[in-house]
Amino acid sequence: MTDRTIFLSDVHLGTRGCRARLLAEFLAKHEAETLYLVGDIVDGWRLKKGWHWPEDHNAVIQAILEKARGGTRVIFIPGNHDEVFRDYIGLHLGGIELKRRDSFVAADGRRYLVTHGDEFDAVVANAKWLAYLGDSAYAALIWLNPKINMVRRLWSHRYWSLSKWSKQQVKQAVNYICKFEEVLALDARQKGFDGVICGHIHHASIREIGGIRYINTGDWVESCTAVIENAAGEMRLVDWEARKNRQFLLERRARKRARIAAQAAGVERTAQLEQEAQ
Ligand SMILES: [Mn+2]
Repeated sequence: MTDRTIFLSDVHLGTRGCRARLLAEFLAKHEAETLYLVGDIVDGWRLKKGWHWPEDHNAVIQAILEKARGGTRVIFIPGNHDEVFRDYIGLHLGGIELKRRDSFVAADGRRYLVTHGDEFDAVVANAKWLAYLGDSAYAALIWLNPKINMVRRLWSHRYWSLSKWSKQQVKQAVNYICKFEEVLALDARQKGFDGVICGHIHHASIREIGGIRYINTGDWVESCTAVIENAAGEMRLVDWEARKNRQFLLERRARKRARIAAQAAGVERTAQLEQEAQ
């Protein structure tokens, strides 16, 4: 099934926190006429400090290039972490169009402003929360997260995100996300759009703000989310990690059931043998 458009952002390839394997899987299972990369796909700041580029990260790049070769229109809107690409706005690189921002018309006729969103950092007042993005405390949290999850997986089998949790705490303190959403919706309205599609704050959302449709694609670090537009212009948020978790739990339950059934069959067989021996 081919959808009309896939939007994703904040992949942060080149960092340890990037959930590249899950994204490669997501890309292999989803086709669309157009793929929007809404910024922070490659993390240039981190790459300068230390090279972290495992095979999974290549697989994501390959999957994107393959889509472009296969006829998917791929539009890349660089963010603040991959702003080096902003020098190439207007060019086509490997079949990928580079744009600073875009005007996107959905199948239902709605006009959306597509932008990464970092240009509003200065506008959003009291942006203390933002200090956590791209600084060393944030990098430490991201580095620590897989280690904590390894321990957690041993006893609960569930994935838990330290930085997701800590950011939720910080969010309560400064209410940054809410302000970001309002500022972007207001800007889209002032520019005459029906909605805005952005990323940057790693907080996926589809909601109405003052008659403006606000869509944030989320990220592939703390969560694994993307927004998909179907042929009718309907937008849906896909939480790939949650879907995988559900699948994992279902499979575990099925294995457990099979084990119990096998045990029961074994008990029955033993009883049968005993009966035959008598
Ligand atoms: Mn960003």
